[in-house]
Amino acid sequence: MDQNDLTSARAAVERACRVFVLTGAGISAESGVPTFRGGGRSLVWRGMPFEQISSARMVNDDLPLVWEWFDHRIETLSHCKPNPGHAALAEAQGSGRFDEFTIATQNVDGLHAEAGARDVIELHGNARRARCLDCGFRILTADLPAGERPPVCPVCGSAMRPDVVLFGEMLDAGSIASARDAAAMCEVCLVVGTSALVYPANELPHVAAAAGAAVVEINPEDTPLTPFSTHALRGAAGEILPALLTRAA
Ligand code: BJW
Repeated sequence: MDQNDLTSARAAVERACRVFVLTGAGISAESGVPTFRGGGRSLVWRGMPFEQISSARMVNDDLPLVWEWFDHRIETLSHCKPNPGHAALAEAQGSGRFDEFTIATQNVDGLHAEAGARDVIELHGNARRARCLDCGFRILTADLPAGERPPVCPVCGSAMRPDVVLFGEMLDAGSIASARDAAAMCEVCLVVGTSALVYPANELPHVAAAAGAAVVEINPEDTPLTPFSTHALRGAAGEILPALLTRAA
């Protein structure tokens, strides 16, 4: 990593009153959560690309298979803990240094909240929750009978699905609107561990840049956002975020 770029990114953070953070799968990579893309690879499960299994179409065609995929993911998550990257964000948010410190994540793993972050905007939902296809009732998957797939809604008896946003589905309007507002108001936008390929989350750093914010990308690789970034910090989020956000005692 270029120390000059880290120093100038730190200075931008020091000056900021309002910070907006967009995270993606890369921030959880050091916790052991597989990323979807990166390093020239694309996630495959049982021979299927994730775009096929994590799609609205698959919920209609084969809901039990979608549950098998998410049960596999939830099992992986049960072994994963927040890493120093999640912790640095939660600490910065709780430090009182900033008027606003909004964290929006594309991740469905719940690790920001587990690290102590507040009011996390979960743009793509949460894999540990289920949602009724009919009445919309939500419940933690752990509170449902383990073998029942698809689970049955305890309120209306209809089938339930994972409470996540799959390809071809709309994001919750309130969540994306809150994230857009925070992006438009910030002075520094941190973009951490995302390939910046998936719409509409990938628009948020551009909203921030258009409003005059400094955009700081934290990723070992270049992404389509890199040319629009003010600072591109190359490396692992678990190392860079503490270096960027932790104040000297
Ligand atoms: C590190 C690191 C370390 C590694 N430290 N960094 C054509 C047809 C149909 C749809 C579309 C279309 N064209 C566009 C669309 C819209 C579509 C889209 O954007 N597709 C593109 C991919 C082409 N978007 C949608 O469908 C969205 N809805 C929508 O647009 O509604 C309107 C609409 C409806 C119908 C038709 C068209 C429009 C919904 C998107 C929902 C995405 N859902 C998923 C799955 C969630 C459930 C699950 O978990 O299975 O969300 S897809 C997957 O990608 C997941 C992620 O949140 C998302 C983003 O990935 P992310 O976070 O960026 O991770 P990676 O893996 O891509 O990147 C990791 C990065 O980390 C890499 O860069 C590494 O280098 C880095 N890294 N180690 C820091 N230690």
